[in-house]
Amino acid sequence: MKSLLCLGIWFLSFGGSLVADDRPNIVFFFTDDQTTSTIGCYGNEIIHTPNIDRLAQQGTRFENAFVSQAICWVSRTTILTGQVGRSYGTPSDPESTRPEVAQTLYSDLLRNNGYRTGYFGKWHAKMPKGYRPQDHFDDFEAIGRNPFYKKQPDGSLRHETEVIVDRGIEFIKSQPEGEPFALNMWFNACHAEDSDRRPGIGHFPWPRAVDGMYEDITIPAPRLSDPAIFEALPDFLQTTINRERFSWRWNTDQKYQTNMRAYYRMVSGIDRAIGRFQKALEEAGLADNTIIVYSADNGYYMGNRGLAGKWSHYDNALRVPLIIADPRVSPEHKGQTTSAIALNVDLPPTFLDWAGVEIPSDYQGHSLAPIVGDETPADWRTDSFHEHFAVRSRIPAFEGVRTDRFKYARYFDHGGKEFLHDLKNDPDELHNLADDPQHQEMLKQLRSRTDEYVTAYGGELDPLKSFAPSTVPHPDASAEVGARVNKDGFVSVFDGKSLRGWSGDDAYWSVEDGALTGVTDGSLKMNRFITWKNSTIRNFDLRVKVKVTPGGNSGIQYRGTSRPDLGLDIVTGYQCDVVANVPEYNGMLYEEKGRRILSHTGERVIIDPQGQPWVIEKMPVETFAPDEWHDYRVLVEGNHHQHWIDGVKTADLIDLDEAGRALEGVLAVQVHVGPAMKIQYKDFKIKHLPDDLPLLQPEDHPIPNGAYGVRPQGRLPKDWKPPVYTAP
Ligand SMILES: [Ca+2]
Repeated sequence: MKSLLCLGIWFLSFGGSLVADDRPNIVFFFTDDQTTSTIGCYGNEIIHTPNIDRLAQQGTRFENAFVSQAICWVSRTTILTGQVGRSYGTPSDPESTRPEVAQTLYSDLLRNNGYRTGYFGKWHAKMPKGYRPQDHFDDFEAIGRNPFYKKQPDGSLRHETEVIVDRGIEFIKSQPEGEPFALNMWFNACHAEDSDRRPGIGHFPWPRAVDGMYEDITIPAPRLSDPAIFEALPDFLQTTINRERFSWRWNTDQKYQTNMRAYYRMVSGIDRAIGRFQKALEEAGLADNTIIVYSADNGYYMGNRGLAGKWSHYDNALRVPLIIADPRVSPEHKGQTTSAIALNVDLPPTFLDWAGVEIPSDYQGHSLAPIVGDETPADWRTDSFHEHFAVRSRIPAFEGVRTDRFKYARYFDHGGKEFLHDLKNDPDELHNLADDPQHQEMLKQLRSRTDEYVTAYGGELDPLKSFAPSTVPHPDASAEVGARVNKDGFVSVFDGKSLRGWSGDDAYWSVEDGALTGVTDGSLKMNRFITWKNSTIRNFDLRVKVKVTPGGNSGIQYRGTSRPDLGLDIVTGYQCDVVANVPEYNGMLYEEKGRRILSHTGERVIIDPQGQPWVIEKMPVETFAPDEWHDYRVLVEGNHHQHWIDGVKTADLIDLDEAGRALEGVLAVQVHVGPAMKIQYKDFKIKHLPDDLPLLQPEDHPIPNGAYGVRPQGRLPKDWKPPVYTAP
């Protein structure tokens, strides 16, 4: 600390002399999958991003920053190499980086010119085989996701956002005097955990320090949520991965709210980490000569147009936040916004420009330094080239040009389908003017401008061999999108070999004899769950073989909710109870942490709209021996729930309680507090039924007079008698 303080004073006395290297330090915060719409200073009034907003107040906020290709690795490789995808690859193999391009990254040029370089975070650049990214930085650590929560030496879990900034702070703390540095902190947030589709903590895991943020806020629906916008897309855009992932994350209001809140927490988690870093920078006396850059690798649909993810030609995918705070600029340039067209490919020449390093002739971007510190050069670009061809056999490829007034795109693998949008009169890009007679001249101009770029950047790509859509436009069962369905129509939810596809604590869960096995020693203080990560479940027919030890207590949770407020793997919601030695509980319908006992085994029940369950008929109750395999079946259609054990119906319930019921949620199983036990599940499979099955209505299912109320859980007064229903 003392030496760093001295360094500051030394600079005050000798700043600008030839002895001191007063070139600026460069800190680059790079987020994943983030739009401008999720940052306060870009106009979001809900999200809390004070530290990012302060960067904008101190620097320049770009209103027209874009990526050339909206996908993680191309955007990253472009920044590292200074070239767009078409140029760092080849027409026959556009996805691979040519070795000669990857040889010297911008970080190597900085290092060769006296900069100490650091890189912490998500790498994901597609470099030639055998490439060693650690050779291109003084200090390098790839920190990825899956899991987002990293186990620390003391056993605690720490979010990757925090770990990355921890490394960044260690880096500046060990910064030698009199030497500039360039530090990259490239977050995995706010990328979804694609393999974990549990809404909220599963799909968008946030740093736990921001737990509870936005919990009581309703996030507005996506601005472009009108289904007509989706319907107007050509078929190949309705069946693409953008639609598949819409089913993963945004297709119901509940999922949208849960995932958006989680996503916002990820953003606020980044913001807090940036604040922590800035404080460390100030304490190290380095803030006055450190330029901070904030940007993202691509935009994100977030439900707009009925889509998810990035990839296609709309601004939702191409536009990214870009904020540059250079403490050295004069006061009139602090807090400014610019409409100049900036691109991700501009970042490496900008970094080199700041460092006074010659910009290689094959770099395709231009330094943004004048825009930040002086004024936009008179000959600044007036259009930008955009393309997509990554995962071309599954994601529709396009190329095109965007000016400040029009956007042109052509999907060259899909009949050459063209788009022309008037960005002034139609900033949401809802109208395609490609066939409009009034705009044929503009279409021609932009076509040929695109041709010029294509030629200059590496030429047309070789023809595509085959293309496979990702989904049908309107899946019957959204949960089935992306799932592999067996011949019998069922999706296997447990592979019999591993806990792959499940999330739970391995202190309780393992695989034994081909069965998903939960074991407790009788000391549990809270029920413990293992949750299926593949999709939420809505309407379904579930089959599973179950074996439980005498006295054992477990349950099959369905349409459940992850409750990270209670524990990372805690789930609440409906449950088909498994209770070995209590016949009236075995196969009953229970609601964990909710309305509790909804029907005992053998009770046919209607829950009235106020949430009171009424027994409308009794069914025979049978006993099923412990320590033997039994066939459990759960069939849920709309608000009608039915359970069976070995073909004997144990629950038949209609849930008319709109406020209390859930229509979708996760699948999980539990081990219960109480005596030591072992529960096993095998041949676990689910058939997803259509999403739009009708809900049974109160008028069609009247509760008969004389029906009595289901006995609630817990200790009741001695003289307790069930309420008796009388029609209102
Ligand atoms: Ca990304």
